[in-house]
Amino acid sequence: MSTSPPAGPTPEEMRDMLRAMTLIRRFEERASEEYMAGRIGGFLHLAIGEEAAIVGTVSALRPDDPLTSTYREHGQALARGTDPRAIMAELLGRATGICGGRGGSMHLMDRERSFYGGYGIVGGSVPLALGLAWASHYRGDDRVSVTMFGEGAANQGVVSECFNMAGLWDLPIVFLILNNQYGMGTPVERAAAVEDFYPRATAYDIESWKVDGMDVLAVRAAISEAARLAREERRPACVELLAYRYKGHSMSDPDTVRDAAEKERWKARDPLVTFERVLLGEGIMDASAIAQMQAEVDQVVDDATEFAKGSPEVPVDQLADQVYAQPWNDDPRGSALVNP
Ligand SMILES: Cc1ncc(C[n+]2csc(CCOP(=O)(O)OP(=O)(O)O)c2C)c(N)n1
Repeated sequence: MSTSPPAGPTPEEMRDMLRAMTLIRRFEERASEEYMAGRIGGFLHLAIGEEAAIVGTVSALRPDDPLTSTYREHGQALARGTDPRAIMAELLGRATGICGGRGGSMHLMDRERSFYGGYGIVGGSVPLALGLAWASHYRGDDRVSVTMFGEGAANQGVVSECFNMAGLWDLPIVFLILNNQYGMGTPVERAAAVEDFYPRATAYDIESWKVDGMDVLAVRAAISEAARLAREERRPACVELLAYRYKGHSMSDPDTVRDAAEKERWKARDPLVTFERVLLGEGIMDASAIAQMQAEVDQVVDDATEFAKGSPEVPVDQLADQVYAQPWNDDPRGSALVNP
């Protein structure tokens, strides 16, 4: 691990980080209620428990650094500053959603904020991030491409191909392996020959290390250093974040496989509670300021949900707009590509 010390966050940045983590937690709790009420179709993957990994990462980047994620990506969009109304509306499939209601929970994308999306294909967003890094390299700009993916995705062959190309061409990319220790219900020790993932990048001459993904300041420090390597020294980097998701794989997973005592052990290290203690201890916020911030966040989530529920659905005859080549033929025996 590099020894150069990254700049610590200012008190104002620390308040913003706690607010962002709180917003992600409360937004996702509300999304889960909306799903149970039958207002969200398709899948819904929650990242509750992973807020430090998300906010620590985004807070260490420049707003124009391209970011890609997986299907568990509401938090990245929120941390990047996408309007919570547009995210909740997307989850509910409404026309006012960030992708016009066509993408849903797994496919949030906000190009204006350099958030290049959530993807349903495990490992699929890693080569896209590599392409974005190549674009920066080719244009000679100083943006750093960052891709967050799970330890399950790290077993996909395409990730090794990306490590190789990044190492070979010195691309400005940070590979971020969010190791929450389970791929669906499969524990990491049953899926990976070696349980540490960061050494895989080392094999491709990529500097890499592992940090506590439940500690937002540790994550921010690690990603700051990784981004500095990529931005200033034009070298790729890889960081493995050890974390835990509190919920099952998706809302349709009853989460009966994981041990209850194990879940409680990780919840005892809750990233929000831990970081609140830091802010209280350092006198950056007092208990009433935290309570006020939480109440404001709840209002933002209420407002986003009301907005989404009151928004129009996508008219059926426009459902395929910007999804398929036009004219779209909905005859199951025909194809838009071959029909005149
Ligand atoms: C190519 C591909 N294979 C399988 C799946 C089914 N699938 C969806 S999520 C998942 C587990 C991925 O685990 P991990 O990468 O650790 O991320 P996590 O869900 O834990 O955040 C699998 C196997 C898929 N979506 N895409």
